[in-house]
Amino acid sequence: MAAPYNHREIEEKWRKEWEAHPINVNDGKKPKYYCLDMFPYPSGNGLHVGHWRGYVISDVWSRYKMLNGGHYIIHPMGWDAFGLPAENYAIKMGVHPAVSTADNVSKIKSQIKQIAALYDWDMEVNTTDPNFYKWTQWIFVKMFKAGLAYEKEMPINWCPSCKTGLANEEVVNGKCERCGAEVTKKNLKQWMLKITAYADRLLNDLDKLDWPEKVKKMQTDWIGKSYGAEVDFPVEGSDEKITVYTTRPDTLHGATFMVLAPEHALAAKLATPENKEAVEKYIYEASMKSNVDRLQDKEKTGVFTGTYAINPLNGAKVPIWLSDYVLADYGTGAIMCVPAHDDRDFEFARKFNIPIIQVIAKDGKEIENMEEAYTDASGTMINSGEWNGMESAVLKKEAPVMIEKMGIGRKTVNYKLRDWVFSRQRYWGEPIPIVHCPKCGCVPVPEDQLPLLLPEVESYQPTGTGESPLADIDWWVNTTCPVCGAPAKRETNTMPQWAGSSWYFLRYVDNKNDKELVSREKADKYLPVDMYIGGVEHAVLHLLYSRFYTKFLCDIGVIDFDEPFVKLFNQGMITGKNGIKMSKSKGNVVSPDDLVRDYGCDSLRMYELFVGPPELDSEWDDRGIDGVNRFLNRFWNLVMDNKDSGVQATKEMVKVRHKMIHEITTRLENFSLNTVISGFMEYTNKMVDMARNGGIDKETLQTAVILLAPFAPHIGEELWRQLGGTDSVFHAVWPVADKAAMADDEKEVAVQVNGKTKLVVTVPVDISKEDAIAEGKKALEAAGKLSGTVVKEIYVPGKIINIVVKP
Ligand code: ANZ
Ligand code: ZN
Repeated sequence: MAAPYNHREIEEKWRKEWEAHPINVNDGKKPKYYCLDMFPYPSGNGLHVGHWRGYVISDVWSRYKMLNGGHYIIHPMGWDAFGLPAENYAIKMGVHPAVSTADNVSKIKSQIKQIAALYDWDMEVNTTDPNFYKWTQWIFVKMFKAGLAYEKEMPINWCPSCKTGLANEEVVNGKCERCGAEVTKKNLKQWMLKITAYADRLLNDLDKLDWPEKVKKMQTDWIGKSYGAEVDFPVEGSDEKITVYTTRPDTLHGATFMVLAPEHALAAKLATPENKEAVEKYIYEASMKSNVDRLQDKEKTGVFTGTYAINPLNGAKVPIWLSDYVLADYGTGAIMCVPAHDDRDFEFARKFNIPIIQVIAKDGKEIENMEEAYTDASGTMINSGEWNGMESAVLKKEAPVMIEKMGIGRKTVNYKLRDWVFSRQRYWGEPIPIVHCPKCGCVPVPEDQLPLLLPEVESYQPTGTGESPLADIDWWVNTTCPVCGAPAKRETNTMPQWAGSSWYFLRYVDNKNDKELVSREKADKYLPVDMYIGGVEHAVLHLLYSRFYTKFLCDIGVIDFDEPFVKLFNQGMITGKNGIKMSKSKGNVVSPDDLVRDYGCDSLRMYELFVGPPELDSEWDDRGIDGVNRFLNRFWNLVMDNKDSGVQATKEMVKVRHKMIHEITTRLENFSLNTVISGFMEYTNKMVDMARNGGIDKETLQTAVILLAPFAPHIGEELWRQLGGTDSVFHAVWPVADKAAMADDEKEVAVQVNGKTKLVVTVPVDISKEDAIAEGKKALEAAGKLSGTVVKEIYVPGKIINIVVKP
C-alpha cells in the first residue's frame, strides 16, 4: 500500500515548485490564448465560495488550453476599485477609500492565491492607480475631441441615498442598482458619452460573437432598434404641428386621440385657459417620477389640454392629452393613440371615454363590444378609406413610404439606446479631465498633463447638492485655461465605475507602458480576449460599454479589432440554502478558507464544479465536498497502487482509455463541467475494477492524470511525476480519442420480419452476412417469431437483419 493522499503536503510542495519554476511561460513561439475573468471590486467582505466558481472555471479552461494546443495563456487579474461600493464601504468604516481599498486588495489577493490559478500577477492592474487612470482619462479626452463626450443639462436619474446621478442601466425597477433606494429625477448638467453613435455597429456586430444567445438578445433589446414612421399632426387653430413616432402607421385611421409626454415642449402651451391649472399640476407631478415608475403597469393617469389636432390622413379631429405613459426621451415624445389595437391606448380610452375605432379585422368582421385591444398585426383593413381591404402586415411595411409621398410624414428608425450619463457627483472616481474657461468653454486637460490626479480631501462624503466633494477644494478647482491662460475652473464630477472596466482588459498585456495605453505591437500579438468568464448580471452594462470603448479605440487606431471578447461564458451564482444570495447580512456566507484547510484546494476546485451546471445558479452544501474528496483519495490510491505494476495494455484497457478521453473532452468543450467531474468518478470506478481484475496499464493511468490535471492541478502534478513524468504535467499533450480504439467489438442489430423490428441481437462488428442472418433467424425462432416461407434475407451491416416471408 502506498502512502495515503495528503493534500496539505502535496499542495504546498507544488505551490512552491510552480512559484520557483512557472509553468506558463511565453517563449514567443507558442500561440497565445487570452482567458479573462471579470475583475472584482475589492469589497471588505473577502471572497466566498461563490466567487471561487468563476475563477475555477476560468482556470480549468486556461489549463486545458495550455494542454490542448500548447498555448501561452494570458490569464491576468486586477481590481475594479473605484466607484460606489468601495466608497460606501469606506464611509461606513470611517476610513479613506484609498486606504480601505488597498487593504481589501491585499486581503482578497491572498484569498485568490489559494485557488492556485495561473494568474500572472506581473500583469495586475488597479483602476485607481494613476498610471492606469491616466489612460481612462486619455480615452475621455479622445472621445471629447471626437465629439463623443458632451455636456448637457437634463433631468437624470438621481439616487437620493447614494447622492449621485445614475445611468439608465443602473436603475433596476425604479430602484438604485447599488443600494435599492427609490430613484428620482434631478436636473443637472451632465457629461454624456454618445454611445448612440455606435448603435448600429453594436447591434450588427453581435452576429460576429460566440456569446450565449440570451446575452445577445438582451443587448439587442437594450439597443431596441425599431422601424416606423413619423407623422405630422397639425394643431387645430394654430401653426404648430405635433410629430408622433409610430411603428404602426397602418393604423392611422384608427387614431382617435393623441398623447404627449408631460415634458413635451408643447405640453403647457397647448392648454386652453380652462385646462391650464390641471395641466400644470399634472406636468409638475410627472417630473417627480422615474421612467420605470411611469412605465409600470399601473392605472393610467392623464389630463386633457382642451386642444385638438387634425389627423392628416382623413382630417378627423383628435383631442390632445398629456399622460406620463408616454416618455419624453423616446421617439418624439408624442404618440397617436389607436385604442382598438394598442393595450395602453385601449385602457386610457376606456378610462376617459374616448371613442375606439377598429381598423384591422381578423375575418373582415368588426368586433362587437371590444373587451380588449386587438393587438395582432394580422388581418384586413377596415374603416380605413382607401386602405380598406389591404393586408395589415403588408400595409405596415408600405405605409411609411406612402406617408412620405403624401407629405404628411416620413419613414424613420428609432433606438431605445440613450446616450450614456457619464458624470457622478462622488469623490472616489477618476476626475473628468476638463477645464471650464469663461472664454474658451470646455477645454480638455492637455494629454501630456495626464493623469489629472484625484486630490486628497478632508471630507469625501457625498454632498447631496449635486456637486461632488471635489467642488469644495478651492486650490484644486481654481486653475488656468490650458488654451488662453485665463482663470478657469476644473470640472468637479468624476467618472462612473464603468469607465475603468470598459477597457481594462487591453491594459493587462502592457500594464507598465507609460507612453501608450497599449503598444500596437502587444495589442496585435496578445489581444483580443479569446474567452471571457463572468456573471450574467453584466449582460448589458459592462459588456455593452466595453464593446463601445473597443470600437472607439479601434476607430482611432489604438487597436486593430473592434470586438473585445470573442467568446463569453456566464456562470450562474452559488447561493445559500433555498437559493438565497450569499450575503453577510443574511449570515449565509461560506468562506473557502476552512474548506481549503480541511480538504485542500483540489477538492474545493472540483466541488465548485460538481455542485451543478456551471451556467445555472446552484445551492451550496458543504457536505458534498466529502464525496469529491473521497473520489480524489480513490484516484490517488488507484494510481499509486498500480503505477509500477508493469501490466501490458489489453484491448479492453485501450478502449476504456479512449472512451474516457472522448467523454471528458467533449463535456469539457461543451462547458458541461459538472458532468466532467461525474465522468471522472465513473471512469475511476471502471479503472479500479480493471485494476482488481488483472491490473491496469500505465498509459491509461497517465492519460487519466492529464485529463484530471486542469481540475485538480496539485494531485495531477504529483501523480504525473509518480508515473515517471520528468517535466510538468501541464507541458504534456492533451490526449486525442481514437475512434477506432473506442469502437465496440460487438454491435446491437435490429432483427426484422417484413421490415418490422421484432427483437435485437448482439453480433461481432465484423460478422459476415451469412452468419448475421443465421444469428437473426435463430433468435427469431427461439422467440417464436418466425413463420411462413422465407423469400428474401437482407443484412445492413451493423444495423438491420431483415427476413422477408410469405405466409
Ligand atoms: C400607434 C400605434 C398603434 C402604436 C398600435 C402601437 C400599436 P417600439 O416598438 O417600442 O418602438 N410610442 C412611441 N413613442 C413613445 C413614447 N415616447 N412613449 C411611449 N410610447 C411610445 O414602440 C413604438 C410604439 O410605441 C409606437 O407605435 C407608439 O405607439 C408608442 F396599434 O403608434 B404606436
Ligand atoms: Zn480659455
